[in-house]
Amino acid sequence: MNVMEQPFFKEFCKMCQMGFDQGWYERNGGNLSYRLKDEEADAIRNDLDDPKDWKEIGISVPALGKEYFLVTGSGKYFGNVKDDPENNVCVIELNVEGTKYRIVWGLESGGVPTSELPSHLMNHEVKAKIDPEYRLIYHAHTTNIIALTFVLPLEDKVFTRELWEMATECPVVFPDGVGVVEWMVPGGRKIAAKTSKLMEKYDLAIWAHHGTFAAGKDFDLTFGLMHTVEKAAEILVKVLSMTNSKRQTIEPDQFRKLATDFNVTLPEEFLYEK
Ligand code: 2HA
Ligand code: ZN
Repeated sequence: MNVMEQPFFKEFCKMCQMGFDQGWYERNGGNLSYRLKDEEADAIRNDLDDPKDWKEIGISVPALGKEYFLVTGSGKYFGNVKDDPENNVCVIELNVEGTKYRIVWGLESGGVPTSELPSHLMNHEVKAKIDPEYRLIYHAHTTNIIALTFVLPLEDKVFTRELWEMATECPVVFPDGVGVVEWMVPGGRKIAAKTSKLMEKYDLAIWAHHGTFAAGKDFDLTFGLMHTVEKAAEILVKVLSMTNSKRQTIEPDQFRKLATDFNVTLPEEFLYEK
């Protein structure tokens, strides 16, 4: 079947547009990758192009050898994906060792996968080992989260707690919390290693003065996760713009009650006394 008629492909394009509509994707900012299910890879096999040359990824992800990914292109604009996917996204295949990729569909007028491919693939590998149902890695230039990385200490425990306090649903949507990576040069192996280490513990990793990575099992959940954390950050930016001392907030014991009623585990490390 035609690649572009596949449900996962349509959802991928829709998600690019939804993120663009949120204002998270100025110019060529941001990137998205989806790890195909075996049956999805089988379904498109006859519609693939002649494969391009194998290229080095720069990292190795042996657990993902021979898997297929749908990814946004480097330098491409999220706002163009929906109307012109063939030139803005591609399907890649990894070699058995997980050290090289080749483009097997898309980027028809040339190009390469996202510059953040090392981070995407290392995050995918970590998540797939924890639970093979994880399929998406989503990177967005989330305005309010970025703003907070200038004023909050760059500590997982502070970001998690402050964001949880901003909306009752937050600890239910990201009960494991959020990780924070200090400022680093993007695009390479070092930031990929740091981010994927955090992904062993969290579904969200914030890059200081840059943006956010989210990992998820389907398109709705992954977009929803990014949307929820960025909304919490927006509320916090508003609160901090009015005052630096909250009159009232959600307290540790209230989080504990929420955890019981909503059947989630909230690590005590985030429920510290202030
Ligand atoms: O330009 O977001 O991190 C794409 C990016 C790089
Ligand atoms: Zn970025």
